[in-house]
Amino acid sequence: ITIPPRFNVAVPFIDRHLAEGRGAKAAIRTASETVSYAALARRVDATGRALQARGLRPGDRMLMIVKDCPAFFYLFWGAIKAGIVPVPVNTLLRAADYAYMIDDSGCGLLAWSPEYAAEVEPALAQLGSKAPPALKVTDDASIGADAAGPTLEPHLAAPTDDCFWLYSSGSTGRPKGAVHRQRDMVVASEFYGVRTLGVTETDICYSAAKLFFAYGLGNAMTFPLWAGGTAVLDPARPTPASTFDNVETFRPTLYFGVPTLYAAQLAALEARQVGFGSVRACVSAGEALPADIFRRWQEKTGTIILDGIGSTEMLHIFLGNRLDDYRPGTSGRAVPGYTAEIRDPDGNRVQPGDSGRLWMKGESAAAYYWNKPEKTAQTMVGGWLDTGDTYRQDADGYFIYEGRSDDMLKVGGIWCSPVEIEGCLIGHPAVLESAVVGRADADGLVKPQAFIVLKPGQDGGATLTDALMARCKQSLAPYKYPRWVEYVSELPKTATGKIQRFKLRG
Ligand code: 3SK
Repeated sequence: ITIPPRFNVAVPFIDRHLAEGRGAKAAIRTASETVSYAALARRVDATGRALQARGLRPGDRMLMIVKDCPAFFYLFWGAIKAGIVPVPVNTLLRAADYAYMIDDSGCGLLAWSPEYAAEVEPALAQLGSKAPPALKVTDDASIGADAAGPTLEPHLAAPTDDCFWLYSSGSTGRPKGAVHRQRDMVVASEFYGVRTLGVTETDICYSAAKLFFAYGLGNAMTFPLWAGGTAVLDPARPTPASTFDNVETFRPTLYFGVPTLYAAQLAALEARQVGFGSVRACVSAGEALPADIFRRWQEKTGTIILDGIGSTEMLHIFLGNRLDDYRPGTSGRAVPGYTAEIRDPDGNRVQPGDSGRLWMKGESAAAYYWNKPEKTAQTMVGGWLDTGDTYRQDADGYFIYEGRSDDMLKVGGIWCSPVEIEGCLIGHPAVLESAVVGRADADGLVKPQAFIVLKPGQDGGATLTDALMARCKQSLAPYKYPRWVEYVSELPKTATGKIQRFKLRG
């Protein structure tokens, strides 16, 4: 990819489409409006001017607690075009998290949707005189109301200059602001969006994962905008019913979900028929997709799910399956433009087939963590990123996810992947979701323990427990079967759908 030495990334993502004759084309569709590329460009400019008028200058941060709606695009791109750094954050957090992020980012403005008042107002009150000015994003058109004004001159920058941030949360410690550069959205959209998924201007992209999540930001904003396609936005919490309604209304060509939602959708598909005829591919990330879900989804909908893994730090998917090369139960291969290495604890590459920690290299990697030099030095080393994930490659080179490095359990001295055991449990017809953690037995030896969410109408009892244990004994190495099975109504998860196994450990 050739990126000019001085540019502004809003130009190829927004303004280019006018020069290429897409002004009248739908850039965004929601239940209540369609925004054309021409209207998008005008509102982005108007929003950028409005931010400048509020005193924001190049390099200043604008924290965004904004629902999925067209104004998210106006704010994000208006800021970038003016050289201001947008920081979209998870809209499901609590007041204390927002107070921390506002303070940590030193933002000059907080843009927020009133839906989140119950958490945002106490966060601002908690900060008192340290609270930044706030902009309530009351309706989608209000931000770009002065759309008739002059065009906004793009603030020129180098491809490696700071452009936007995303907060990344680990299983421990405070969230870290991953500082992304001007070039990163170009790299991810071209290498994963275009060269892996084959996104073109005919695509209609619908993501159940929200825009505040790096996965959703690519799926429903940067990929369609990069290719001149159309993004579908829905501010509501994704449920099987709402996602099915959206598929039937907007007829997307690409659908992006996460494994727990695919599992819930499959359960709902028992009672509802949904027309997936428009969808040419489904994508999954956030957690490894069990092969059984892939198989049942294909049976029910006639579409395949391309599983992949990415990270906030790398911006989007860096290992993925492709329409012309996929293997269920794996994360596929390295996406073009990215290099993967599986390393042992000493930093050496493991022998083929062995497990180790996945390190990735690619040009969409965040430059550093804001205010966290030690974390930066630990995670971003010599152009490589420590993903914190444990992987091995099968004989054909497909990458097999084995869990977060800190979720792995050692049973009888052998490293054991919770994901493998969960994949076996989820193949049982009574099981909706499962999570496996290590638990010490009476002798203090660690063994697998399973937490199970059942499908509606199923009973957890001794008979099912015996059947689940027998199933694991039969298809996994004998030491891997869960010695305890607990039935729960839900599993603890992050806002982006990752199971928080550390919360289940006793
Ligand atoms: O969790 C993932 O797999 C992921 C994928 C794309 C972008 C961001 C993330 C965290």
